[in-house]
Amino acid sequence: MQQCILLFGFRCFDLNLLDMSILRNEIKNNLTYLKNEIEHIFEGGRDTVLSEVTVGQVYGGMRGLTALVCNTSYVDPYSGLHIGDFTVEDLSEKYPEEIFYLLCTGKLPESDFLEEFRKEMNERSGVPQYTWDVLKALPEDTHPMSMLSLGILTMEQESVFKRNYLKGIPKSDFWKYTFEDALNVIAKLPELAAGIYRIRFGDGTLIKRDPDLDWAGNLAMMLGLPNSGKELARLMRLYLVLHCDHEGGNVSAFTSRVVNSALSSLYYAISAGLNGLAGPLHGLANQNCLKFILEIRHRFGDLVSEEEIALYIKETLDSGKVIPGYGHAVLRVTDPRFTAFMKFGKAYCSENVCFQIAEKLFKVVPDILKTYKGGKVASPWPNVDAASGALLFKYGLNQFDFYTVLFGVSRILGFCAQNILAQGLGQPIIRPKSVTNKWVADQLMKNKVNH
Ligand code: CMX
Repeated sequence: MQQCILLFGFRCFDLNLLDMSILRNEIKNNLTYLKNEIEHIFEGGRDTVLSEVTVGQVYGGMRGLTALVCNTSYVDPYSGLHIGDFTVEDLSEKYPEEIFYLLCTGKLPESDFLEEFRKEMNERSGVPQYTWDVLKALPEDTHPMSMLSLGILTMEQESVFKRNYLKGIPKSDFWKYTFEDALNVIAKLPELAAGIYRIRFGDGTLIKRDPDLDWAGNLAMMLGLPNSGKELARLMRLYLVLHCDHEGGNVSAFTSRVVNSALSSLYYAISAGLNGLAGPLHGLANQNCLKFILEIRHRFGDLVSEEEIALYIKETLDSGKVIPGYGHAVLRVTDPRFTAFMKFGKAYCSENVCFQIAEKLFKVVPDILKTYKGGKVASPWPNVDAASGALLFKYGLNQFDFYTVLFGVSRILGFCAQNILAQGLGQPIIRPKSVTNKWVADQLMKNKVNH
């Protein structure tokens, strides 16, 4: 067994191959399986054309262009997120820890995994004091997403991958060190996220983690909300399950993968992915959704009618704004993650006014978006963000700016799994070709001459 030194919860320098050995071995098996699949695919036709690119796609955010492989999850436009062989509906009662296992291995773990993972997280927990010092020194109005991204970045020099890469390690082992970094980061996330909440919105005192609680339960508890209890922990589990991954092409996952493909450590890659998630067209939409609901409530009162909501939607669109929580780049149906949140809301929050407004929006918005801009909106249906804020609000989490942090904590599971697998498969640095307007115009001219 190799030496392992604990410092602020970090294992310095070395891998301890006994830690999380079942998960580590299952990742190894998954990599072998995936490598065989790729070999078969290559034998079947390495030069087969999968997707053609139009001028419209090149100028349109590469929408619909098939140019990436991501083996953690897949989003079907009509049935939504699939992780391994499972749909959102199959997974909504699981723990986020189990989903991390699933993302990395394609399988759900055995029943004793949760206990093993809890112990591992306890050992690796402990956000360094220097991280707290940096976060506490920031201006009071710093966005919590900047704090989360920066908090991860402060710990970058602890990267086990980076230290060992500098010493020299074989490419085939890169993923093992990245896995080590992943466990170190994931263990610290509940404390880091809850600490950010308490620094930014509370009195700055940090609440100690409870070694007997699960990952999401600890995060819920350490926020220190007055009415938090088992229900908030249950909602947090669901929240952290539903946001964990959404294949490889979304802004945050793709950014994280591009950065890691340069062999920048997972810390850099996670921080970069979070910076993309912080945008209002991506992860920040969930804070905007609750803001939107509260604006409706403020203007029309608790018993707002569907007609009044329709009026508000039209006014919002007329002023050139988007309706937060509606539309999607890939999905063409109601997001099953939205459905899972609605199911939770109906079970636990049906009397809550904000939840009721979210329900009314669902009845009103799709019909309006269907005809808006001459039917240009590709999906008039709700996405994951449309209802989650209303639920968090019910449990006293009334600081909207914090919502994307919760999204980020969950999505880091996906960033980690995607980067571990990509490294294990030896995927190269990502470097697509870009061209200029002149190049495109010349290409069009050449096509005309040839026809
Ligand atoms: N409200 C108003 N207009 C919308 C709209 C909405 N909810 N969704 C799409 N549109 C508009 C677009 O702005 C675009 O108009 P222009 O061409 O005039 O700019 C047109 O419809 C076509 O866009 P699209 O092909 O349907 O959607 P995109 O793939 O370009 O964008 C998304 C997808 C999510 C950015 C967009 O639907 C949107 O802005 N939604 C609101 C913000 C939101 O909820 N984001 C969270 C998504 C989930 C996540 O990734 O985290």
